[in-house]
Formats: sequence, C-alpha cells, structure tokens
Amino acid sequence: MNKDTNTTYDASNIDVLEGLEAVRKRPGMYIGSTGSTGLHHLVWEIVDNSIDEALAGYANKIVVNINQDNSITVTDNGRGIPVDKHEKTQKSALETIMTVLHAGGKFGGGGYKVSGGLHGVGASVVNALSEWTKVEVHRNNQIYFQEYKRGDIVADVVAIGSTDKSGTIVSFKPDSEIFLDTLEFDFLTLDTRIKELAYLNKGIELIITDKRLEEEKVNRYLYEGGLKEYIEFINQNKKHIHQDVIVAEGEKNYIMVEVAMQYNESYNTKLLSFVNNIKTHEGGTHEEGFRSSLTRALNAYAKKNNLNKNESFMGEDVREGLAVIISIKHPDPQFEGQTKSKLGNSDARSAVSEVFSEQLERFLLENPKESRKIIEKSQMSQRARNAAKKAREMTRKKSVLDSTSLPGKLADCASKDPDISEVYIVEGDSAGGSAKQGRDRHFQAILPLRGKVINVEKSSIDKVFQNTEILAMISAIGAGVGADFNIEKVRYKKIIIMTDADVDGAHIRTLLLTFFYRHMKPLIENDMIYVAQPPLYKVSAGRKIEYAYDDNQKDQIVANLNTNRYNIQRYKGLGEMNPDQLWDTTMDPEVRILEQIKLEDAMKADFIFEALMGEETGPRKDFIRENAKYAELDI
Ligand code: 1YM
Repeated sequence: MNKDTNTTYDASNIDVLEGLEAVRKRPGMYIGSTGSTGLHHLVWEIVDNSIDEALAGYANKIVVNINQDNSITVTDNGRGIPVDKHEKTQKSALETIMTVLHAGGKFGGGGYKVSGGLHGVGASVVNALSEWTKVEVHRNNQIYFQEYKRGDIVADVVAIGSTDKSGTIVSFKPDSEIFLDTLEFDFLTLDTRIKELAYLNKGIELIITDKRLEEEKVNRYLYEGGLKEYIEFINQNKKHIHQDVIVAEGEKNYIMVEVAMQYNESYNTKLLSFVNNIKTHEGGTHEEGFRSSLTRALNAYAKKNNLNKNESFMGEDVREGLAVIISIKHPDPQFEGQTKSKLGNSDARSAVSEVFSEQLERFLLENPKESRKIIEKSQMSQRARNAAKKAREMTRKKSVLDSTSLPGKLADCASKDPDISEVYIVEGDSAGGSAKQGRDRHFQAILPLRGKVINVEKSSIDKVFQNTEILAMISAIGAGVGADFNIEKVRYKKIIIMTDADVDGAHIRTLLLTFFYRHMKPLIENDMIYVAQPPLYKVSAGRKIEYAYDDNQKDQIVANLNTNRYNIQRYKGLGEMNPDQLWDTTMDPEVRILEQIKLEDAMKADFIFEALMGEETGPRKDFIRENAKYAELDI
C-alpha cells in the first residue's frame, strides 16, 4: 500500500533497555526453547510486526517464504520500518529495533502492539539468534538496507536504490550454534498458523511459499469474513440448525471484541478463544463474559416469548452443539494459569459481555424462526441434563448406598479392597461365562457386556444413561459418573477391558474408552484402565501347549518345535477358549499381557470416534470395518 509514511512515528518513543548478549546466553528465556518450537517462534516474532502494521491500517498483504537454505523471508506492504535517527542512541530507528532488546515504538498512531504478547520480544531477538539477518525497507521512495551477523550490524543503514512502493522485507537464517536440535522449518506448522492468522485478521492477505521443494508450494489465505468464515469451516460437515453464522463485533474501552457462533446438530461444544491472536487454551475473563451473556440472553428471550415453561437454562444447556470463536484485541493482556494461556483482565469480561449481548439480542429479535430453533435445541439439552441427573441419582443410590443391588450380571470378587480388586469387562455372554469359571474369585470380578455398547457420541446423554450396559458398568465401578464422579469410591483399581482380537472387539474397545474418557476421565488419569490382550493362536505339540499373541510369535514357536506333529488353532474369539485356557493366557497376572491406557490413547479413541461416527457417516459398520486398522493400531 502506498500511504503517507511520515505521520505517526516519533523516534523518541523507543525505549532502550538491554543489549543482545543476554539473548544469546539464555535463548530459552526469550523464545521458550531452542527446539523446533523456539525455531518457529522466530518466524512469528517477525510476522507479528507485519500483522501489527496491517491492524494499524497500513498494510494488507504479508508474504512468508521458506527459502532453499532454510532461511525465512517475511515481506509486508506497510509503511516500512522508520530509518530516521534515534535521539539518545544516534542510531537509525531500524538499527535500534533490530539490535536493542525490547525496543519498540508506539504502534499505529496512539495504538498499541496488538499481535503476539506471550513472548512478544521483537525483531531484535530474532536477529540475535540468527546467523545472519537482512532488512530491506521501502520508504520515502527509497530502498534502505542493513545486514547483521549474530545480532551485530555489518554496516550502517544505506540507501541502495529507489522505489515507488512501501514496505518491509526481513530475511533471517537461524543460527546453528543456538538451534542444536533442528534448523528445518516445518511447512505444516507454519501453514496452519498462517491460515489461522488469516481467519483471525479479516481482510489481510497471507501467503506462504515453500521454496525448498522442486515444485514450489504456495498457499494463499484471505478471508474477508474472518471468524464467520472460520465457523463455516469448522461446521462444514455438520448439519447446522440455523443458516447464518451469528456475528458480534465492537470496541469497548479500547478492547476490540469479535465473536462468531453457529449451532449444529451435534451434542458437543467447540469453543475457541484468542487474545491478540494468541489462543487462550485455559479460557479466562473473555470466555466468562461470553458464557454469561449467552445464557442470560437466551433465558431472557425464552421467558419473554413464553417458551420456557418450567426452569431456566443452565450454561451447558445453551452451549450444547455450539461452535463459537471469541477473539479480542487487548492493549495490556494479563495471562495467568498453568500455561499462561488464561486471560485475567476483568475489563475483558465486561467488554465481551456488552458487545456480544447487544448483538445477540438483536439477532434474536430479528430472526424469530432461528431463535425458536435455538431455544428448542437448548430445551432438548435441558431435558437430557435432567434425565441424566435422574439416572445419576439412581446409579448413585444403587451402587454406593446399597451394594446389594449391584448389577445382576456382575460376578463380584470376594475382596472388598479396591487396591487388589480388579474387574474384567468382557464382550459377550459366552466369554463372560468362561471368564467367570476361569477367574480367581478372590480378587477378580467379571462383568459381561451383552452386544454393542451404546454409541456415546451419537446419543444424547439421557439415552446414554438409560443404556443397561452403561448403567451396569457405572454401578459395578461404584464411583458415580460425570461431575459426581468420586475416584475414592472405586471398587476396583484395575478395570480391564477384554474383547475379541478382531474388528468388532476393537470397536467395542473404542466405545468403552470413549465413554470412560467423556464420563469417568479420572479413571484414565489415575491409570486404572487396562486392555487385556488375548492370544491369537494356540500351538499344541503332544502335551506341550504354547500361545502366540501375534503371527511372528506363532512362527517363532513353530520354528522352535522339535517335531513336525503339531496343531495350530486360531482363536476367533474369547468364547472359543475354555475357562482354563482363558486363565492361562489372559487372566493369570503372572503371564497375561495388559496394556495400560493413557489419556492420549483415550483421546485418540475419542477422536477416532468423532471422525468415524460424528455426523451422517452412512452405514456405520462398513465405515468402521474400513477404518478398523486405525482403531486397532491406535488403541
Ligand atoms: C517483515 C516485518 O516489521 N513491518 C513494520 C514494522 C514497523 C512499522 C511498519 C512502522 C511502525 C510505526 C511507524 C509505528 C515498526 N516500526 C517500529 C518502530 N515487518 C515489519 N512495518 N512506521 C512504521 O509504530 O509508529 C517497530 S516495528 F519502532 F521503529 F517504530
């Protein structure tokens, strides 16, 4: 963009703090790490400056190139970094911001530095940690140039030609003395974030090119709709319950607020929030402002239109099936929390609340049809919540207060000590029967599950909690469920899933893990969930019987036999094993193979689940069969 360049900048605004030696001595303090994350952080420091220039209204195009030598070039069409002399240092402004730590100007005429924030340390840190850096500034119809090596200038800023454009080009090559793990930029990492930045900052064109490949890879992102388009992207494979994304935008007390949301037919909430383009994983005041306004506005609307017969909605009722992005720009964000990704400023709460309430209320007034659908959706969640509460109360009464009403199918163990007790959750009645006979009843309980466990993802919670298999499991474990779950009350500290070594078995395992992940997460966090591995083969030669858990092992066993007279039996299911065999192979603590399920495994199961069976996936069974290899592989 060709704009007037001598407006807002005043060199005396730059604060001069420290030299760059500190950065090279302790790079981690400035960029978080010297691994791959820190390496990529360098790019964001430079891109942030371009984004700031664009947000100040002076640039609309930012290009990021990954060059063949793994150096990076970032170009913007802003005003160009100022090159006039700084009063105190007698250096050019460009040289100062490149070589002095924490040197920053006032951005965009009384504005503030918007982009970045967590580290937000600036271009000088990138310079300090690069083997070389080169900056070209197009400004005042002149091209200015300066080069640096490991943070030190090579020469003064010089004019090297004339131009009719304005803008800044920064190139740098990360220093191999600093980044010992890797110097290689990951295209996907850069591309993903650049796309996100394009969604978060509407109207700014962002282009990324990978020049390392024989055939250059170029992606261009420009979203005039911003967050609205982001939500459309998130909801693209879902059935939405109202056509248009609801958008709210505004500014309060120098805080810029943008919210975009749309309900879909699923039962999940997808809420993303950002402050100054940084994702706030742990939420914070801006999310609180959104949540309370949404609940309040929908309750008020329902009441005014006599739609809500009995009780008010709770937050969770109005958030079910909602995809929403909240993005604010704050002049002085305070980050809290374990990972410093929770916003603490209380003025952000009221800013979001005011801007969003006003525009949501207007949407509700102007779109009665859509509003009614949203209210109906909330009423459904409300009913489901009440049903689930009843179900929880039922299971609580049954399992905790009255242990005589343990599920009929449960063959409990003699021990009442959770530390040594374990329960096998077994697929199918026949395998359940063998397990009951084969087990050590002192400490091993058996709970057979009949047929398929209900699909937790596709069903609303009231259905889930009416399912007999699920109820049996909840009361057998004895610790409640959901918000009421109390790990102190578990009746067994080992909960072992035992399913057939086939596709259906893998499916049931995925279903169970998804259930535990969503409704009894502490079981996984406390390492109490296991998967038993039954053998695939029995190799018998005379009296000698050996079991193999995979094909390799089977071949090994056969190779080691000193006879040709042997028999191989392939187990198709647990039901084919007699009680002794089941004990010998899968239940005897001395020999059995148990895989402990970690949170990541359960998250993967949950993810596979959502991917395989989220919305409208046609004949479910076929799909799972096709994808079963992933289920088997991942769990
Ligand atoms: C590829 C990286 O750094 N662009 C950029 C940086 C600045 C300006 C414009 C700018 C800012 C201001 C006035 C102002 C910066 N200037 C400074 C400082 N792209 C990139 N584009 N004129 C130009 O804030 O008032 C720091 S960054 F401090 F010199 F003003």
